[in-house]
Amino acid sequence: MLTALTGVYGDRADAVTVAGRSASYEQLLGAAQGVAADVAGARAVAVSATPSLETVAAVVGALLAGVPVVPLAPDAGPAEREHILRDSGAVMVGADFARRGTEGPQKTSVPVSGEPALILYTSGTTGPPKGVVLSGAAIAADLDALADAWQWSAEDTLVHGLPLFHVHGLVLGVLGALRTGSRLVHTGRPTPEAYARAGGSLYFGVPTVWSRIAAEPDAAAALTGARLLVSGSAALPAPVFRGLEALTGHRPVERYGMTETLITVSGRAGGEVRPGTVGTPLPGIRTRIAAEAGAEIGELQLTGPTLFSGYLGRPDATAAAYTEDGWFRTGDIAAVDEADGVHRIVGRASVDMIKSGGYRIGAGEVENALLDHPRVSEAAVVGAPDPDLGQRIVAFVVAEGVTGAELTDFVAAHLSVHKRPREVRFITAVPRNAMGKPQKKRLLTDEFEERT
Ligand code: MLC
Ligand code: AMP
Repeated sequence: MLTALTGVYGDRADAVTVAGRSASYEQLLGAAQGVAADVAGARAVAVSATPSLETVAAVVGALLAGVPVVPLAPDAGPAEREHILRDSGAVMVGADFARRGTEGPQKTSVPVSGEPALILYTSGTTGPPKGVVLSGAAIAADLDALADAWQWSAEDTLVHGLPLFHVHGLVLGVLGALRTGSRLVHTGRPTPEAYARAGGSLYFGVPTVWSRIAAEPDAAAALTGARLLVSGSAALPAPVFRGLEALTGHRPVERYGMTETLITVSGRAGGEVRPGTVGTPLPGIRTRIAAEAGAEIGELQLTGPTLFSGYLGRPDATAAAYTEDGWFRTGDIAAVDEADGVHRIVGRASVDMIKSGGYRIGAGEVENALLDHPRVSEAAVVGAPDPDLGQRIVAFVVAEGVTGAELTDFVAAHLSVHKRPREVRFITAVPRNAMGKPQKKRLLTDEFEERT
C-alpha cells in the first residue's frame, strides 16, 4: 500500500516534512519498524494524531504490522477518548525517531488486502461517534483513482496542513503521498502564510482554508506557480473560487467524499471545472440520485471499491446505511447534469449533521454533552451559516444559573475543541411538533434571535 517507501526515493532527505521537521523514507521506515515490532499482534492501535513526523511513523508502523490504526484527535476530551479506546480495543502507541527497528528481517511493504487498515471515528446524527472500518484495498483503490484524476505523481510536492485524524489529511494527505511518492510538506497548521512559503505543486485545503487564503492576496499570489489546487470536505463557496482564480490564476478542483466512502467524485486536472460543482465519479464508482418522481435533486447514493467495510461492531448501523438493493446512502442531496454527468452537492438531508471548518459534527453528540451539565434541562444544537466556517455550531439551551462560556468550556472538557459551540443562546423551551420532535429549523429564524 505504501509503494513509494521502498522505491527510488528512499534517500531523498526531505521526502516527508511535518511542521518543519523532515525525514527520508529510510528514516521514516526505521522509526516505523520500531513501532511495528511493538504492536505486532495487537487488535488495534491508537495514535494521538498530532501534526508530527511521529504520527506518520506510528501509522506506517502499524500498517507494516498489519494492525488497524485508530487515529485520535489530540485534543479529544476524556469521554470521547475513552469511548474510542473502549469501542475499538486499541492500545496507544507512539513512534521514536531516535530508535531503529529491532533485530532480524524487517517488513518494508504492506500488501493491499481487504483486512482493516484504518478505523476512523466519525459522528452520526445521534449518539457517540462510530468507527468506520477502511480496508487497505479501499484506500489503495481511492488513491490510485485520485492519482489518475489529478495526474498526481512522484514529481509533485504535496502541501497541506490538515488534521491527521480524518480522511482528508491522513488518507489523501499522508497515505496519498506515500503511495504516489510525491514529496509531502505538512505545514503544521493550514495558515495562508505557511501555504505560501511551502512552494508546492499540489495543494489540499478545506473551504475555510481556501477562504482565508483568498482573503490574503500576497499569500494567494505565492500559489501561482503551483500545478493544482484541490478543495474538499465541504462546499467551496463560488466567491472563494473566483477569488482564488483571480489571485492565483488557478481554477480550484473540487472533490466530494465521506469517511465511509472515501473520495468518490472529483474534477479532473486539465479538465473543465465550474464553481459549485464537484466533477464526475471516479473510475469504478457508480452514483445515482434517489429523487421523488419528477424532481431533479435527491439523495446521492453510490457503490464502488472505495467503500468502507462497515461500522465497527455495529451491523445494525451498517445495514441502515445501505438501501435494500445495496447502494450506500450518503445523506447528501445532489443533482447531476444530464449533459456531462457533473455532480453538484446541494445540501444535507439532516439538520443534525453539521459541517464546520470541514469537520463533521453530529448535533446529538454535542447535545448529549450539554445535557450532562446539571443545570441544562433541554438542548438543541444546529449549524448556523457562517462566512468563514461554512457552518458554526450554535447551541440553544434551557438552563439556569450557568453562563454560555461555562457551557462551552464544559463541552470542550468532554469533546474535541472543534465540537464546542461558538454561540450559546438561552431559550425558554425547545420548539417541538405535536410528536414532541424538536423543530430545529425554527431555531434559526427571527423567532429565536438572541435575547440575552
Ligand atoms: C475554536 N476556538 C474556540 C471555539 N472553537 N474558542 C472558543 N469557543 C469556541 N467554540 C478557538 C480555537 O481553539 C483556536 O484557538 C481559535 O479559536 C481559532 O479557531 P478556528 O477559527 O476554529 O480556527 P482554526 O483553529 O484555525 O480552525 C479552522 C481550520 C479547522 C480550517 C484550520 O477547522 C480545520 O483544521 N479544519 C479541517 C477539518 C478536516 O480536515 N476535515 C476533513 C474531514 S474528512 P487557538 O488558541 O488554537 O488559536 C472529510 C472527507 C472529505 O470530510 O471529503 O475530505
Ligand atoms: P466526513 O465524513 O467528515 O468526511 O464528511 C463527509 C461529508 O462532507 C459529506 O457527506 C458531505 O456532506 C461533505 N462534503 C465533502 N466534500 C464535499 C464537497 N466537495 N462539497 C460539499 N460537501 C462535501
